[in-house]
Amino acid sequence: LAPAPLRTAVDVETADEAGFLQDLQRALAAPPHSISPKYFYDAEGSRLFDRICELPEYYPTRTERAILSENAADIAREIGTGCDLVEFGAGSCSKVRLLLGDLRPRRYLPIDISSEHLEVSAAELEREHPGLLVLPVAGDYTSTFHLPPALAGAPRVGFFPGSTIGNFTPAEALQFLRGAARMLSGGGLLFGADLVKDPAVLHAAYNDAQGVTAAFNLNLLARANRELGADFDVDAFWHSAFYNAAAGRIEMHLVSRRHQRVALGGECYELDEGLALHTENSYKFTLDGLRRLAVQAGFRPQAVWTDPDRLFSVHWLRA
Ligand code: AVJ
Repeated sequence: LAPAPLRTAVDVETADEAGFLQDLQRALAAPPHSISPKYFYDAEGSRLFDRICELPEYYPTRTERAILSENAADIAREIGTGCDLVEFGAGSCSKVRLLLGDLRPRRYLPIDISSEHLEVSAAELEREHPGLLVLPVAGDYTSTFHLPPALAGAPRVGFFPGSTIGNFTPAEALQFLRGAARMLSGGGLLFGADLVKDPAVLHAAYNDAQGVTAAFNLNLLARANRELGADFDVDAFWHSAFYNAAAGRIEMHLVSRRHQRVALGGECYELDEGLALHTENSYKFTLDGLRRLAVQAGFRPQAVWTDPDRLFSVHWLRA
């Protein structure tokens, strides 16, 4: 029998053009000149992000993968097999592969904003794991999305790797975790978080020698040209990434190299030389800080796994 065709469970237009246009116009028009990093992830941005994950300087992916694969059996013992596994921002679904053999979920629901990328990886995963039910959900997990009904007897477990939680402000992180705690009640959340460390290590991770992170950041403008008909001169901006120690976060900006005008959505924006468009925050955490945040959100923190150098952490929280 041929396998049933893979269908997207929910096809909401989330990385919607209207949202991108509005948010980019707002960012250009007035301070704080900031836009959500979710707009990085069109097909090209998702490809560039996958390349970032392979960079020698970008330790988070490699370290988290090592933590997950070395502790997969232990993680499965803590969580228990047969859950209904929901991944927030699944991308290429590569990390969940490290857990599937031990965790043996009944079903896997990867949610991602880049639906094209998601469909391809979900189909691949289903081929590799006959018997695993994979239902991709195209959507923005930071806003409202709809999941198929829960499976009777299968606790819902969230998987949120990659320190994507670091993209949220502390208030947004709390709000996200509160929502997750409600949605995962009776199950829990397994999530990865990057840790505070030597700023030089952080700086290198976001300023790689090959310039892939710069290309990833600048792709936001190229995407606006492609999708919104904007006329950004991409070469007239430079990639800036630095550690803001007071805030405990890496910040990425796109800085205007000169005074310039940009047309976008029927409006014209004048950008001064040095104007910095704030495209991403990537917060770094302490183990204690994370546990406090989890408790505040209504979770009961369980086990934590880290690497020997304490670069990265994986947390299991019961809801
Ligand atoms: C996907 C948010 C975890 O903050 O490290 C990588 C994104 N930005 N390089 C991160 C990112 C620049 C990444 N997260």
